[in-house]
Amino acid sequence: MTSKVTAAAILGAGAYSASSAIHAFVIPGQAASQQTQVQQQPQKVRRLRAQENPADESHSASAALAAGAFGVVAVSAAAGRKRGQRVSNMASSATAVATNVDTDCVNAIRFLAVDAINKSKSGHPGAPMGQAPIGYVLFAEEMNFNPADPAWINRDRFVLSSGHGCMLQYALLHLTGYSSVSMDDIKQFRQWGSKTPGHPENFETAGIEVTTGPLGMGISNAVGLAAAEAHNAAVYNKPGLPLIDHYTYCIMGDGCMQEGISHESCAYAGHLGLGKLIAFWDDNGITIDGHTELSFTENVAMRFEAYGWQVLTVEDGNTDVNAIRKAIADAKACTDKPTLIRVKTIIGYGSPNKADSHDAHGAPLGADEAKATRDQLGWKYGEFEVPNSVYDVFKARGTAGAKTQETWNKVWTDYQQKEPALAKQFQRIVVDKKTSRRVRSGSAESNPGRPGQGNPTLVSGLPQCYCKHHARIGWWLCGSCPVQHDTHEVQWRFLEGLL
Ligand SMILES: Cc1ncc(C[n+]2csc(CCOP(=O)(O)OP(=O)(O)O)c2C)c(N)n1
Ligand SMILES: [Mg+2]
Repeated sequence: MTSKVTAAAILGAGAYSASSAIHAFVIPGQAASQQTQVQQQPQKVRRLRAQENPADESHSASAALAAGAFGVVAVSAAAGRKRGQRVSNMASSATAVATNVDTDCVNAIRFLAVDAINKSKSGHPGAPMGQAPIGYVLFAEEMNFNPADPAWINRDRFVLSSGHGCMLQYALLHLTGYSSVSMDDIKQFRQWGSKTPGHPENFETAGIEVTTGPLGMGISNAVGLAAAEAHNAAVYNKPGLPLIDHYTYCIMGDGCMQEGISHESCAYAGHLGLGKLIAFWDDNGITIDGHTELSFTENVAMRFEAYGWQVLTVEDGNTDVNAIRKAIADAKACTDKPTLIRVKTIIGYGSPNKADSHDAHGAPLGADEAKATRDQLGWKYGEFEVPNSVYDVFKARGTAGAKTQETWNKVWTDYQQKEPALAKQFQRIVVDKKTSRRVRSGSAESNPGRPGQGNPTLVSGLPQCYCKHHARIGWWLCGSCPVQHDTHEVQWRFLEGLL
């Protein structure tokens, strides 16, 4: 029953009112966490800014007050455009409240990104430099994965929705011991035929869950992955036999937040109450063209609360790894809603002349700035040099993941004995991802209806659009569909997880 309801809700078959293991009704505004830092409307601030003479490098008292009060105002300064609040934490060390081990691990990620992008003479260093602490906590501490078996079915999923920052992901896969990303592969970043293309490709590089780059698409895929997890858990888990029990993590940038597709899929995730979906918003206040107040001033936190998400804030995502740890713990404690962790970061953190500027978004730092950044962050290692102490930390997590998989293997053996029929189905559908006859015929309990009447169909293994209009057209053409198609990416991932 639960699986039927879950799938029906996800596939839009209209079973919204029925109870579901993963569904939670949330009244917007009622459940705002105390930790939620509501993003203030910057209208007033923008008015103040408009009154300022752009040529005047000093601030009026009122503008300075506004900067302090709202924390979102960009401040003109002789040295360039800096945000008082945001840059105030940029000290000579990388982590003000972290251990040396934390600092080294975070900086290793940053400098692999800087060096690879400098070598290839193209790429996006700013995002990985700002997101490195999130990546570190996830891959060195939180996530369950086994580098020796990237396809282990109960692994935690990670989706980099801001795919332009993919050196973050390559660095993490390399450091944790995935053979798909060697140091040579990192040195081949963005080269033709390499395993480290300019945006992550899940068919090129083992360990990349989702091909990303089109902003907003990754988070939508992550919603689908989390929905598939919830569905499979509801269908297959039996008392004492938790076959499917994992989290889906996602990092989104401001650009992902802007894209319409993310509004739709995140609203849907809230509707479904996907408690094992944890998304980080890299709130660095910068996109490709400049500061976000030029074009992006909505209250994102309130929007997500209205969707039915828990929203948490990490005030200093550049250095405060403990705050990231705590936010993840709080996210996990909330089991009936997805969580958005708004992490305030500085793009290009550590770069003396390019941090907090769109100069760090999509161009190499260059040799001189890389050196200056090394000096600023106290990173004494050379290009592409990673100390063994850092490898030890990341690889230990991979080793722990292998052990977790061994424990899971025992559960799976037990399951096959105790639930032979379901085990066979699980193997065929979830592990082998074989096309299901039941889905083809449209008669599956999890797939009510027939082709063209509101259900997905499969031709050559590709799920197609399920609406009447496009029942015969490939899913990738659905952008032009005149009827409601708000969850295609969700469905695509959901079907991948399901079939
Ligand atoms: C749908 C879509 N539109 C446009 C782009 C081009 N693009 C790549 S990165 C980017 C800006 C993203 O800003 P943000 O997510 O804030 O990343 P940051 O600058 O912080 O690294 C844009 C517009 C894209 N990748 N996808
Ligand atoms: Mg940004």
